[in-house]
Amino acid sequence: MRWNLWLPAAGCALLTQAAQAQERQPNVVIIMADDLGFGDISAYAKGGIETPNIDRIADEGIRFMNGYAASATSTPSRYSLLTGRYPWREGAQVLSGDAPLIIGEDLPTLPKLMKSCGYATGVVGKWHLGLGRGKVDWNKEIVPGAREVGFDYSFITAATNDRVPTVYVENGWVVGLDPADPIEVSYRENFPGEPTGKEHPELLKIHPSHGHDQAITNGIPRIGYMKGGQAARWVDEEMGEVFLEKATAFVREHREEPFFLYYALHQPHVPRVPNPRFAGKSPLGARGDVILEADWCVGQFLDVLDSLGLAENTIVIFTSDNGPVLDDGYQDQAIEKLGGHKPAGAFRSGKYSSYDGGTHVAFLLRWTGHVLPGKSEALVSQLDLYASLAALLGKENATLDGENVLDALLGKSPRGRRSLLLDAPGNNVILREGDWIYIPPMAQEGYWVPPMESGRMKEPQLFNVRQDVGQRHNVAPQHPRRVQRMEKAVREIREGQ
Ligand code: NG6
Ligand code: CA
Repeated sequence: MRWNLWLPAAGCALLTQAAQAQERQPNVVIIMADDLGFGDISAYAKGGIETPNIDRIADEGIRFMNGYAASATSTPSRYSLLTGRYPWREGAQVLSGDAPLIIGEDLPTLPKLMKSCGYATGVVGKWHLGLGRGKVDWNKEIVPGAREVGFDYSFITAATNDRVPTVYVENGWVVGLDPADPIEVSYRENFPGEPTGKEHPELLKIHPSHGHDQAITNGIPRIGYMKGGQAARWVDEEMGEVFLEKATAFVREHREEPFFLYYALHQPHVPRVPNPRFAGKSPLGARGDVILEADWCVGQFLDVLDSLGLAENTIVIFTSDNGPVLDDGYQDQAIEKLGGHKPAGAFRSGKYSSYDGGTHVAFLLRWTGHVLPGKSEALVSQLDLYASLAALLGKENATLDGENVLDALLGKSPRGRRSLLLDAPGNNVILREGDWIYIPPMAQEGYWVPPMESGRMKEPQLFNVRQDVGQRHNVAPQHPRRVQRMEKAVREIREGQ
């Protein structure tokens, strides 16, 4: 094994001949889970659910203890990952399945950067950044989409696995389209004659706890109405394997050239429908079963890298788009079967929340032969991956908000960011600065699911997370000057550009 650091020559994709003979630019794979908690991974929290394959990335790489998603929900997080911009700049919020693309076609993006450096680029899995302009015709080519954002190859779901259209879209085309059974989608009203979960509970194999009572696919009620495309509709039990198959096919196809893959797992987002091989395999019910399934997918993926001899030349990053949630709208017994498991680890609350459980997520990076295994306390965010990979490839930081934290990511420095804004529903922001977290007074608006704590309060909240990791003691009244300073810092960033 070599532990020397790969260095780019003058420009990206321009290795010296000697270096080229030795090795080429590293492949980059970002594996992003959906709603997975810090405490759901055994590398971070022993005694909970066992995730041996995700733990492999941790054991062979760096385990970041202060790694963040940009937001406490999906769309805004993913927007920041791909653009290096804070989500509130675009007003990015959870999108419906028929929403237009929210990343401007002219905006520099992470996949465009990789492409400009000679990488083959691909995205497989959950997209949730909108597709098309205006009203999409799902029976034609859907443009703009992942290609316009910089991905040569895409195999995606338009939004979430609980939203219509319940079909896969490959390179802009619905997979399995049948012209005799055209697809129609609406988030306003149902199509005449289409059964809904609300009116036909007898057709359901999984029942909603809130919302999720509209179109039915595979016996599961969804958000939004849909008609047609019966042959094209996905089977939830197969989704993990379908994405795995596409992700590994992309790697096999591009094994001889540098590649960048964004592998966006759908687990453990609702509806939680494991493949029968995983059903009942965890003590935690369906939520645990799909985490086991996700872990298996990661293991299979790593095995393919190994079998192709690519492990040493591939940077693998594993993280989640936001923190965990238990009841997110289906009666799947996530709460009843929880036992003593703590999905967010020691952090307070989870998905949707302004508390740390909303955004403080698993963040692992493995670069075998180049990065020494270990643990890092550096403050890093998914928001910074674009700027940091640019630095790795010898390019300027073209992002508005991302910081180059490459040295921290590669374990060469214990320091990452000094401060970071975090996004909560309603584009409310939180400031983390060193060990301090300041939650500005917030209006009680923006989505969240009780009994999760939203973290929104009328009064300012301040926590020192080194002393109080669970954010139990609001010390704002004891630190008025710090509150004032952090309040000003938030305002300056928000109003500054
Ligand atoms: C909410 C959904 C929730 C989930 C979330 C987005 C209801 C009642 N709840 O509106 O189930 O889909 O949106 O999750 O509809 S995310 O991980 O994609 O941000
Ligand atoms: Ca999510």
